[in-house]
Amino acid sequence: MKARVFSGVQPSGNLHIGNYLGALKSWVKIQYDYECIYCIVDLHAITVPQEPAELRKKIRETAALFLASGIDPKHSIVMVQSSVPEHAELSWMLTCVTPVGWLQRMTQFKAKSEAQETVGDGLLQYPVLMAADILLYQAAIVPVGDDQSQHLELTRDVAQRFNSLYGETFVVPETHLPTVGARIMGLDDPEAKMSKSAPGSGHAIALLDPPDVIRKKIMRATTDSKPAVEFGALGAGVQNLLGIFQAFSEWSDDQMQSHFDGMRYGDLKKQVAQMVVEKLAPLQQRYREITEEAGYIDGVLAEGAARVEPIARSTVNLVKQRMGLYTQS
Ligand code: ATP
Ligand code: LTN
Repeated sequence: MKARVFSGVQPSGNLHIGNYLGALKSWVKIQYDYECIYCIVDLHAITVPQEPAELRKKIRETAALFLASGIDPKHSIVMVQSSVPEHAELSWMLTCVTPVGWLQRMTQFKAKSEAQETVGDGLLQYPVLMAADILLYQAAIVPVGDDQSQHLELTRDVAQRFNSLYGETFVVPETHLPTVGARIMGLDDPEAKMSKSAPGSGHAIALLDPPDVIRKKIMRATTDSKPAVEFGALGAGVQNLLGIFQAFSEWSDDQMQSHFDGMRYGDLKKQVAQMVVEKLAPLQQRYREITEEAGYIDGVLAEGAARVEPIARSTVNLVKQRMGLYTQS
């Protein structure tokens, strides 16, 4: 039997090239080697305020972008978190074995709670729900971008703690990071991770941005005061642009260096923009085709939920038994 893979994206804004290079691209690559479940994690999105009509739209848009990126729904499972109630059910059970200090230490919790006027309890529980997503399916591998490494460590800790308290129950998952593109930085601020929810029109390249917008954003990207690329002394902005090019092109380090060393920043930017435009064109074309067919996305999501439901139920039943919760005999 193939090992299981689980990963998710929040439908919390416009998916960007960081989401693609950090997560979706790996998902597509490994989908025929494993049994893959790819999830739109809407329960995670509501840990910060969302506009209901917008969220409803973004869930379908995110699903369509998974498929447009190359996820094959005949093979991989694509589903929405809130359509399988066992995610929330298992999350509660895991909350009860998770020390609150583990959650207060999470850097994402610290950063996101600073930005909120009132911090909902969900923001603190966020990583427990993420652990539940993964452990519910006994996933062995979780492909994510670098910013999720700390949450994955917490998932492993929760699984190990549960196993030692109640006996072997959960597979302890491994994190799978891409070698290039695991952390794409903001174009306007190369010290900050590119993020869906960051403000500023020059921050992120959305997967559905038209070519002229992509070119404009890249031409305006922050670099440094040097005129040309100098390998060995790369500033963060230039390094980020080179990283974007390399992740899309899959060129080797040697190829990158011999092609770009000494190139003026203006030319570098033109070439990066061209690469991004070319690589996103087929994805954008597929997106248009997918969304033209009324009801197609809802059908894929309904089938996905139906396919995972028995796995989710059987894990929750096992956990209930292990913990001594009521089960009908
Ligand atoms: P938000 O800003 O709403 O928190 P986000 O842009 O960080 O969203 P997520 O939905 O949290 O996106 O992440 C989905 C996937 O994309 C995760 O696997 C995450 O690690 C990856 N990812 C997010 N941002 C980047 C980035 N800048 N570089 C590489 N991978 C990223
Ligand atoms: N927290 C993740 C999204 C996420 C996820 C998961 C990723 C929720 N559940 C399970 C992998 C596995 C993020 O990218 N912000």
